[in-house]
Amino acid sequence: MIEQQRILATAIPGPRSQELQARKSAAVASGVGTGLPVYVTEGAGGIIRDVDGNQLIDLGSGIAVTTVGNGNQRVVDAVTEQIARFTHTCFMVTPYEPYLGVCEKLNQLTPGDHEKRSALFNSGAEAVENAVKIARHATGRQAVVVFEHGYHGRTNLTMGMTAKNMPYKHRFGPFAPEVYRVPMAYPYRWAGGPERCAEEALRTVTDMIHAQVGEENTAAVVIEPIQGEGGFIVPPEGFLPGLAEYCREHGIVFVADEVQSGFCRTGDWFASDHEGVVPDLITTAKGIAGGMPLAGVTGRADLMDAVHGGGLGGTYGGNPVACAAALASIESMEVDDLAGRARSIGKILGDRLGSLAEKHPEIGEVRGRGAMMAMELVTDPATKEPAAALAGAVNKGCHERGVVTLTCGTYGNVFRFLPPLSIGDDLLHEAMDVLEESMGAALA
Ligand code: PLZ
Repeated sequence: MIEQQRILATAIPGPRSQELQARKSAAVASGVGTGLPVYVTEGAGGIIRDVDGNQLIDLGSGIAVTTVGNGNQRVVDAVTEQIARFTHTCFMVTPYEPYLGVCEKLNQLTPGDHEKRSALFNSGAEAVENAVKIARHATGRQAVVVFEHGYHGRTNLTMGMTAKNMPYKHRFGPFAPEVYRVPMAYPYRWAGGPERCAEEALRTVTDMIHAQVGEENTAAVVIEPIQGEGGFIVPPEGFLPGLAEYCREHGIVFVADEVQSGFCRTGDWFASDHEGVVPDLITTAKGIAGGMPLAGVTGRADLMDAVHGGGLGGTYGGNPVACAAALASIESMEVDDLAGRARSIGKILGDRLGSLAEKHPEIGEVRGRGAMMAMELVTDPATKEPAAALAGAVNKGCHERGVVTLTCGTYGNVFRFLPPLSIGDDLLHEAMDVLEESMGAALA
């Protein structure tokens, strides 16, 4: 494993990375962005090494993917072994056991002890699309309800389900019909205040569905139990259980999009577990397979089995190498108690961000759960005017100092922390020191 140490060998990005970035401009479509253009050669634990010999502390996990860490030995061994056996046959043609193993694990680990089925795909967007297909088919209804600040992907349907225009939707329409957006229970920005947010948001959402869509026309309500790209928005206690209950009463399929929040990220197996919410369908991807592309839809057997044979699938869905990686990742999560690790990371991040917030009123709120933490930056805590420029400057400062950080949020003013759960406490503290320094420099 590469040494668990931050090393600044050159300026960031260094000369080799800059050369490669010039090649990128000439070869890669400019619509594909790069947030921190250092070109990676290796990664392990909590460190990413680049072509110039710099070693950066990873607080992004490739957007919440390498939960078990790059270079996780179980994943490396399982993938190596599977690749040597066979790489692909297509499960829809001649099936193989690792696909079954992943589905069994998904059925076992997702919330609720009812009978479940799963199906595997390649990306989060594909999982969300398939959850909608299944919900529509099973209910015979068409409408899909989504939330402000929601993010569900970049395909046509999931773009339409995503809230934010720039950069995801701008000039990419028209979008698929029968997608309805309702307000999100966002405590920090709820007009009636955080204490009234759960109750008022639930009433607003259900009134809107009733009046504008009709429960009998609504196939699914799709929500991220903690919103990711939209700003790490944690709904207040009671909102998700209330929403799930309303869906149950009206035969609406309650879909939890746990693509970002799932698989130990928040300190539970799934973010839905926190309040004991049992979704009808749950979408997973990212952290499931240690960096290999894999996604799943898991849920009530009666819904999942409603679809006719051949109605679900795809050439690569549940690729055997990705399945081997998933089984090894899940084993690591179980054996190494990575949910517990996420909780202790959350404690460290929460404490450090909390004391930083005491120094800087520009930190309007620190929120999140486990290893999915964020701070929302504002120009003035009284007006809560989003401070996107400040977030950008702090982000840049962290990058230059050798820490991989990410921003998010509808207004681009949320700074998020998604470390791999394999990171050491020392690196985590060092990264927080760097954040503090970058914050001070950006505000000076
Ligand atoms: N649902 C909740 O977070 C992906 C997007 C990165 P895919 N989030 C990262 C980007 O800019 O493209 C995501 C998510 C939630 C669905 C998705 C989509 O997952 O694997 O990127 O398709």
